Amino acid sequence: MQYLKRTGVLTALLATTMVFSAAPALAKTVKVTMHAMETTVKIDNQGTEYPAWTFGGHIPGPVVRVKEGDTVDFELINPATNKFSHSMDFHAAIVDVLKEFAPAAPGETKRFKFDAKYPGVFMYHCGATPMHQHIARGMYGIIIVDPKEGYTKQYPKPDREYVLVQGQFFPNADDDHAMMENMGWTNSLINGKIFHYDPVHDPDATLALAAKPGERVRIFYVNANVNLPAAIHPIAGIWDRVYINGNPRNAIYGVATYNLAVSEAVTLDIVSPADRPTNNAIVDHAMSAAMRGAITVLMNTADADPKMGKGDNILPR
Ligand SMILES: [Cu+2]
Repeated sequence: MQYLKRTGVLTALLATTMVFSAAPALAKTVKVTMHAMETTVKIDNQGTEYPAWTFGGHIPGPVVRVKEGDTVDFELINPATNKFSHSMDFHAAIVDVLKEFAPAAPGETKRFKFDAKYPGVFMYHCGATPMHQHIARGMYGIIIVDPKEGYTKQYPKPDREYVLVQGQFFPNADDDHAMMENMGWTNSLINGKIFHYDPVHDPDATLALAAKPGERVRIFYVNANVNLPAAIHPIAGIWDRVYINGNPRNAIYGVATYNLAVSEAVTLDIVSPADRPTNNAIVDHAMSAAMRGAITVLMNTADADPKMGKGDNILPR
């Protein structure tokens, strides 16, 4: 077993079996199973409920993590109790949009395989019609494809890792026309909640990202907005390195703000001062998004929880 992630009611089961092939030597087949779930989720720290469509019962769906060269053996189960068709579109896959990414009706299961040929970070989402509504209601997530070389001088091992997936919240879940025209959205979601990790702007927020002073913190950020780009800036800091699309070969240095296109994913490294505790606020610097929920606090303190940002704790729920 390489990686097993449980999320509440669960849903993504990732089992690994060796494939008997010559090269690359350590390539594996990684089985990924997700359930399309039309279910209620809590979209803020006050517990406000929303009729979402999800992969596995949460916004975003489960983190999928494989290695460059691995084969992903995917199945999407659409239970007969659902009302709508759903599909899966991995941006890490090179396949046929009409075949692999075709929808499964309620009661059907869709299966396909793909090879993870490029390292990096990629959005995944449901592509069933109307696609803007399936994304707006929560059917998106991240797939991380770790480079086959592992860590290098160019791509150093981080001390902590976090996943941040930003979405646009449209309170009227049935108005797909408004979603397409970008009308009526009221808030930004970070990992499925408004001000999810921001106790400064929301006293009900109980979570923040944590690291120790001087640690290299690696953020995997996905722009899952329906229509809006996102200007990602770490207030009171500078991105030490930005890996465009998360590919170690695409490094740029000393970046204040990285503009993330709709559907783009990026890897952002930050290193805080080692000699004092500090805080950063990772924002979408478009104020209409920041003030509506797209602010994430990173606390750099000597007593940072040693489990945060490690192993399965890279997407705190
Ligand atoms: Cu869907």
